[in-house]
Amino acid sequence: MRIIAHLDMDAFYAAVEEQRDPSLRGRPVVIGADPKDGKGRGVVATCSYAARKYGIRSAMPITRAWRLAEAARRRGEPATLFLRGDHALYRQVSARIMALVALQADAFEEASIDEAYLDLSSLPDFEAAEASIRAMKALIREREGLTCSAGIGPNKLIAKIASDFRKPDGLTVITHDHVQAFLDPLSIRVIPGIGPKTAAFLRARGIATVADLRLVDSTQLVEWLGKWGHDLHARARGISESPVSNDWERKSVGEQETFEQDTLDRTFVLERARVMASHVFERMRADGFHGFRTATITVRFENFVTLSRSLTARSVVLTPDALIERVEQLFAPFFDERENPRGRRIRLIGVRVEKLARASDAPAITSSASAPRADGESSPPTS
Ligand code: DCP
Ligand code: MG
Repeated sequence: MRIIAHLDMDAFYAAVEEQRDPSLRGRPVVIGADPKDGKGRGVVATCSYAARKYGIRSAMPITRAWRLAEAARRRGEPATLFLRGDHALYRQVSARIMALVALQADAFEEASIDEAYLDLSSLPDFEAAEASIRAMKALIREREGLTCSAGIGPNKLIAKIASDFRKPDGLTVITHDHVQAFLDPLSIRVIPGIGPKTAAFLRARGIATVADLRLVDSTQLVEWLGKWGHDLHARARGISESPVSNDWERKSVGEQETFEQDTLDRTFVLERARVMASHVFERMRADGFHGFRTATITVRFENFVTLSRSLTARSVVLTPDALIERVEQLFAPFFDERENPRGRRIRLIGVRVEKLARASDAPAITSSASAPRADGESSPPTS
């Protein structure tokens, strides 16, 4: 029998800002792009719970957040503070918390900057696991002044859904015999992997809760959703075998930037891309990797069509200059008919490195790239 816990920090970036400047506590705080009096571009990264009362959410366009904040202010509610965010600081705080948490578990998995899974199966029972997680929450609060929400369950799926069940500062424990009763009344949206599009598709077919989903047989789900239908069929039953393991550790480091104005100025775009590539390479090194094999770029055009292209080297690439060279090569076709026959302006670019290598991994050379590979991603934004 497994006992798995999932921890997720509450309003992470905003909470770190409140911790750094206690005068922000309890105030509506939004971290994200500059709203520029309602003319800004880009999105909300996160916001404090006070800002969520105004309807502001992660990934919302910053202009919409700004309008909601203005509306609240006009109603006489507290003014919202918009901050750009200090990602280096968030990464430092995250690393300290992860180090604290990792010590307490049989196995540990860093799932994102503010979430981790812990395998506590060597503890005698769920009660002992609950006591251990309570102590861990207290320790994080004492050391960092931050709260998190936690879930405990028989697998990662249930632990994750449980940690999201009560936020902020929650702790939800779901034992084997309560899994189905816990899941059944919840919206299908709680299941990881069901995004807004899949949810809308299923709702249109009368499937709104996990209980509804459980009544659909797997052949039907596979017919609708392809292979993923099988997995979904299992998830609706709270079944998940995936192990808690750091072999799944972050497999990429990347950044994106939305430009102030859509542009096809090659010099400008390539300069931004080079700066981004150096920064990404630095972060990859700071994360303890010495090189990468795959470099990926993303381009979002003014009409929101988004394309990714990558180059995978046969051996590990070790220098920032070699990354910059690859990034330039990948962007070049976006300025002519190869990738941009209509001459569309570019709204956003991204640079990412994947297939990261530690010094202890296979030997490395600095050259030799294979041909660019189209990832074929081409979609409108999901939000
Ligand atoms: N984040 C981001 N862009 C998003 C979502 C999240 O930059 N679209 C960043 C900011 C968050 C952090 O990742 O602080 C963690 O993401 P969560 O989804 O866990 O969100 P929060 O921790 O902010 O809030 P919650 O209390 O709901 O967990
Ligand atoms: Mg969080």
